[in-house]
Amino acid sequence: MAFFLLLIIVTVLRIESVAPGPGNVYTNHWAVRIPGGRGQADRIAAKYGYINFGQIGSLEDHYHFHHSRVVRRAAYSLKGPHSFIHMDPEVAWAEQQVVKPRVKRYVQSDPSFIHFNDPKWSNMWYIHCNDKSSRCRSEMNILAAWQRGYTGKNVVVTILDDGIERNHPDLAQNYDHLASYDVNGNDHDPTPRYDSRNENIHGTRCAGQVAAVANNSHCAVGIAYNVRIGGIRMLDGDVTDLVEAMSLGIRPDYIDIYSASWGPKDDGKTVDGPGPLTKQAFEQGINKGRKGLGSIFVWASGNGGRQGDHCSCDGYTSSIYTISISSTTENGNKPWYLEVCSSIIATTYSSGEFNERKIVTTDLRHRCTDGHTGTSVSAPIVAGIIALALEANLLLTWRDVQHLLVKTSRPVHLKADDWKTNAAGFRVSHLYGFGLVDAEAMVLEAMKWRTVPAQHTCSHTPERRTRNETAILTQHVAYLEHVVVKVLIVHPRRGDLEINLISPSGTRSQLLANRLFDSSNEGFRNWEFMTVHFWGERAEGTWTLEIVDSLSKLRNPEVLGNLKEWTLVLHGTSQNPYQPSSAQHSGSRMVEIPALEEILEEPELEEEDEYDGPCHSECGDQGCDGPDSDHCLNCVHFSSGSLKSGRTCVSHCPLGHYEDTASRRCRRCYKGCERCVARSAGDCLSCRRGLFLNTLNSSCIDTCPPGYFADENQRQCLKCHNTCMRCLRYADRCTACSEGYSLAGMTCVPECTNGTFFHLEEMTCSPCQSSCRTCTELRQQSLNTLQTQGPLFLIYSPPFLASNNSLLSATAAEQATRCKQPRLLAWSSGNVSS
Ligand SMILES: *[C@@H]1O[C@H](CO)[C@@H](O)[C@H](O)[C@H]1NC(C)=O
Ligand SMILES: *[C@@H]1O[C@H](CO)[C@@H](O)[C@H](O)[C@H]1NC(C)=O
Ligand SMILES: *[C@@H]1O[C@H](CO)[C@@H](O)[C@H](O)[C@H]1NC(C)=O
Ligand SMILES: *[C@@H]1O[C@H](CO)[C@@H](O)[C@H](O)[C@H]1NC(C)=O
Ligand SMILES: *[C@@H]1O[C@H](CO)[C@@H](O)[C@H](O)[C@H]1NC(C)=O
Ligand SMILES: [Ca+2]
Ligand SMILES: [Ca+2]
Ligand SMILES: [Ca+2]
Ligand SMILES: [Ca+2]
Repeated sequence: MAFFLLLIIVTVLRIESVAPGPGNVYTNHWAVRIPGGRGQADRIAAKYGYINFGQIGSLEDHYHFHHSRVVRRAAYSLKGPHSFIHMDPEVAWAEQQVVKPRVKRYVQSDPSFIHFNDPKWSNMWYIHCNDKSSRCRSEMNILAAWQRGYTGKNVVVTILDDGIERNHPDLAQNYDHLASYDVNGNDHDPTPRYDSRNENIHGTRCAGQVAAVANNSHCAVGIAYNVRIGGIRMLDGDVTDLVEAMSLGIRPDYIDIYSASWGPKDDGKTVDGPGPLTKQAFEQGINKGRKGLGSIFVWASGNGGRQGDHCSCDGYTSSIYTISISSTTENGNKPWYLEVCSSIIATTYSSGEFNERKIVTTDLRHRCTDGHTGTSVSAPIVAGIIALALEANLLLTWRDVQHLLVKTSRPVHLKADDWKTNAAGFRVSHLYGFGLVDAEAMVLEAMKWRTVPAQHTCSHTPERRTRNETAILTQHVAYLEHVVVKVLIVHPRRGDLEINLISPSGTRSQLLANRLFDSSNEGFRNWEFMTVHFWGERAEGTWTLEIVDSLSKLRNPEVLGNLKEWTLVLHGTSQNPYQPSSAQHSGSRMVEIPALEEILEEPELEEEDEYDGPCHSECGDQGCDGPDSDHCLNCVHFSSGSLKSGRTCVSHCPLGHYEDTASRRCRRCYKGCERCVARSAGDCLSCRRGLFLNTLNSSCIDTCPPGYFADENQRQCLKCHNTCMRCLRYADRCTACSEGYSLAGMTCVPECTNGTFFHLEEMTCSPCQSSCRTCTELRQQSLNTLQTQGPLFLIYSPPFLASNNSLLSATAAEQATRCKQPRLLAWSSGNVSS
C-alpha cells in the first residue's frame, strides 16, 4: 500500500513537471460553437462522449464541453474518438483549451515599475532588486506597499534622538517643525550640535530612513517618503527621567509615531528601565495620545550582542507599550550586535558582517551615507512601515498596530535555532519575534482591520515559598497578548540566572538567559520580564515559571539565590480578537425593526355581556368594555397601535411614534426615526441605533455629510472643528482641512501668509519681526538662543560649517566639557560619502 502511494506521488510529480515545459498544457475542456440551440449542442456532446457544461458566458452558440476520459493536464493533445468532434459538420468550431500562465502582478518584484532618480536608489537593496544577478532582498515588500498607493501621506513620525538636520536637502521638504522640539536646548529647533567628531549624526540618519524625499535627485528614498518628519533632540546632554518623560510626551495628539533607537547601556551587566515619570509618559501616550487611539512607540531592541546582553534587562524594550524591533543581516544571519529576548515583536534587515551590505540614508552636513548600521536601523524602518499602515487606516489603535505586526511578519529565511509555532499558530523566535516585517501585508491588513476588543489585564501572585505553585486564571483574559512576569529575586550573581515561562498550551519562552558579564549581587527587585511568544494563545490553565541557576566559577557555591515573590500579569482580550463578536455586530449600521409592532394580542372575543366595572385611567369619556387600557372606547391622551394589532390608550406615545394631538393618535415616525414631530423624513428628533441625526434637515442617515462626524453616543452628526473639512469620530480628528489650513496628522494647522509665522505656543499665525518680509518661527527661536547662549551657538548655523571647518575645531574643546551620556544603541562606523 505504501509503495503504491509512493508511486502515485511520483507520477503526479512527473506530470506536473512535464506540464509547464516549452509546449502547451492541454486540459480536458473544449470550447465549441454549434448553431441550432442548446438541444443540438447536447446531442453532439453526447455523440462524442462529452458533457455539455452550458453556454460560455454571454456568447451565443458557444458551449463549454468537458471530456472526462482525456488526461487532465497533458503535454499533448491526445487523439481518440472524441477528437472526431472537430470534423462534425454540425460543429462550426471547436478548440481544446490550453493552460495559460498567469502571474499575479504585484508578486513580481520588477524594479522597472518604479525608478527614482535619487543617486543611492540603486543601492537600496532592502527595498528592491536592482540588477537581477545580485542577491535580491526585497522581502519586506516596501515597493509593493508604495505601488498600492501608500507612502505615508498625512502621517507624522518623530525621531527621539540627538537632533535632526532639518534643512538637509533630502529632509527639508518633509520636515515638520510641529513634530519637533529640542529638549536639550529647550527650544523649537532640533538641529544637531555640530562637532569635529560628528558625534550627533544618529538622529539625522534615522530620519532619512523614514522620510528621505523620493525622486529629488538627492541621496536616498525614505520608507514613507511622503510622511511628515520631526525630531526631538534629547540625547545630547544629561538624559534624566525628566528629559525622557518630556520627550515622549511632546504633542501626543499631533505626532503619530515616535521612533527611538536608544536605551540603557548595552554592556551585558546593566538592568535598567524607564523611571517613574517616563513610565507615566508611556501610559499617557497610550491612553490619551492620538486622541485616544494611543501613541505608537517603536524601539530598537539593543546592540549588546557581543557583550552577551539580553534585551529583557532593558525596560524600554520590554515595556508592552513599545514595539521592539530586532535586526537580521542581508543573508538572514544573526548579526553580531543582536540581543535576544522575548519582547521582540518583529525584525528588519540591517547591517551584518563586513561583506554584507548596510543601510542607505541621509547624513549630517547635507551628506548621504550607505553605512548606517545596527538595530538603530530597524526601529525607523518599522516606524516608516507603520506610517504606511496608518495612511491605509487612520483609526488603528496602538494595540491594532502590534496585532498587525504579529499577524503579518514572517520567518522567511531568517536563521535561528529556536523558531517554534505557538498554540495560536504564530511562528516566533527569541532572535526575531514574529519575523521579517512585510509592508504590503501590513497595509492590506490595515485597510480591512477591525479594532481589536478592549484590553483586559489580570494578575496573580502565587503564595510565597511555594516552589511549585500553579495558578488557575480564568477571569477576563481569554486570548493572550503580552504576558509579564514580575519577580523579586535575591541572588549573589545575577548573570547566572536563566528564567523560562511555560504557558498552559506548553509553549516555552525564555525570559532571561545567562549574562556572562553580569556579576551584580542586586538580583531583580520587582523587575518585569515581558514576552509576546504566547500571543493569541488561550490564557486559561497552568502556568509554570522555571528558574535555572547555573553556578559559574566566579561565585561562591555556598551562597544560594532566592525567589521571594513573583507575579504573573496576563494582558489580552476576553473575546477572540480576530472574529467579530456578536457585541460588535449589534453596533453595525442596520436599521432595526421596531419591536413595538410585535404586540401580540389574543384574538378578539365575541361581544359578550356588558362590562360595568371601573375603566383604566387612560380611558376617555366614552367608557370601556374591560378593565385594561386596551378596553377603552376612547382615550384621555392618545391611542396607540392599529386595528390589526389592537389599540390601547397611552399617556405618551412609544418610541418611533409622534403624538398627533388633533386626532389623539400615536402615529408612526418616518423609518429610522426614534422620536419625531411629524411623519416625514425631515421631522426626526432622534434616530434609531446605527443611524445619525442630520441636524441640517432633521433626517436620520447612516453617513454624515461633509464637515460632520457620526457621534455614536448622541447618535447625531456633529460638526467638525471649524478648521476641519472632514473628520472621523471626533470633531478635531481631521482627515481634510478647510481653506487656509493644511492637514498634519489629524490636525489642521493654518497656512500662514507672508509676513506672519505659525506661533507654536499660541497655535496661530503671528506677525514676523518688522525687519522680515517672510519668516518662520524657527528663525526667531534661533535668534533668541543665540542671544542667551553665547558664541557656542554659532556652530548651529550650517553655512559656517560648510565654508569654514577651522571654526569647528576651535569650538570642539569647549563642547567636550559638556556632559554626554553614552546612551545610544548604535554608533555607525560606516563610510561617509557626500
Ligand atoms: C522621477 O523623476 C523623473 C524626472 O526626473 C521622471 O521621469 C520619473 O518618472 C520619476 N519617477 C517616479 C517613479 O515618479
Ligand atoms: C512540580 O509540578 C510538576 C508538574 O505538576 C511535577 O511534575 C513536579 O514533581 C512538581 N515538583 C515539586 C518539587 O513538587
Ligand atoms: C438631508 O440632507 C442629506 C444630505 O445632507 C440628504 O441626503 C437627505 O436626503 C436630506 N433629507 C431630507 C429629508 O431632506
Ligand atoms: C509670499 O511671498 C512669495 C515670494 O515672496 C510669493 O511667491 C507668494 O505668493 C506669497 N504668498 C502669499 C500668500 O502672499
Ligand atoms: C575660517 O575662519 C577663521 C576665523 O574666522 C579664519 O581665520 C580662517 O582663515 C577661515 N578659514 C577659511 C578656510 O576660510
Ligand atoms: Ca535647538
Ligand atoms: Ca532623495
Ligand atoms: Ca541592551
Ligand atoms: Ca516592547
